[in-house]
Amino acid sequence: MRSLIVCLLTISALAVPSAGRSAPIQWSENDHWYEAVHVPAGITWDDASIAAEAVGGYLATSTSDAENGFIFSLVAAPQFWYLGIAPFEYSFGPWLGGYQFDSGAEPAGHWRWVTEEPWIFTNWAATEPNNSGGNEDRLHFFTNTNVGALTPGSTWNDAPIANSLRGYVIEWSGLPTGVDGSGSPVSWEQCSWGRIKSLHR
Ligand SMILES: [Ca+2]
Ligand SMILES: [Ca+2]
Repeated sequence: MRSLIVCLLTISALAVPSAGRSAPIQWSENDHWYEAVHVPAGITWDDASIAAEAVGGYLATSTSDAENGFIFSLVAAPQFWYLGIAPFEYSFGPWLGGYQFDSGAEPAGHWRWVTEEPWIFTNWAATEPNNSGGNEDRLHFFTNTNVGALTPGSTWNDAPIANSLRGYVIEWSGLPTGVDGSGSPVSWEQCSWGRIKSLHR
């Protein structure tokens, strides 16, 4: 019964998707699944992290140049970005799963991935991280090379936890709940005991 309830909840959630959700995509290099979520009204890092965990994933961790490039490819569209207001007319993109666990080594020290994978690869934008204002402890895509023109790019910035960005990327280390092996939502007909067992293996 518990599996059936899970299936019903999943189908229900898929029937009324939050704005901007799309089918998860698997990356062949590590078999993990990723989904870019567009939030037109904006979302904080904390709320994005909670939302990612609520669907069984976590905010995406860009632990290599290849993975960072793949994740960026999912959010390269202008809808995921906004241009800051003068004098900060930079391009602000979606949240990633990096955070600074304390302020003991500002601005570049004590960063961590939500998964606790080793913090080795970084892709900071020029002059970042800068802990501007003294409270920038969360990671997102950002560019500052083309001031005044929206320019999505795969470089990073440290931003305040309360910033409201236009989206985030979810990562799953296994098959996401509620989709089949191709990333398509599970249909009602697929919602059988055997199917559920394979989904939750
Ligand atoms: Ca900081
Ligand atoms: Ca910064």
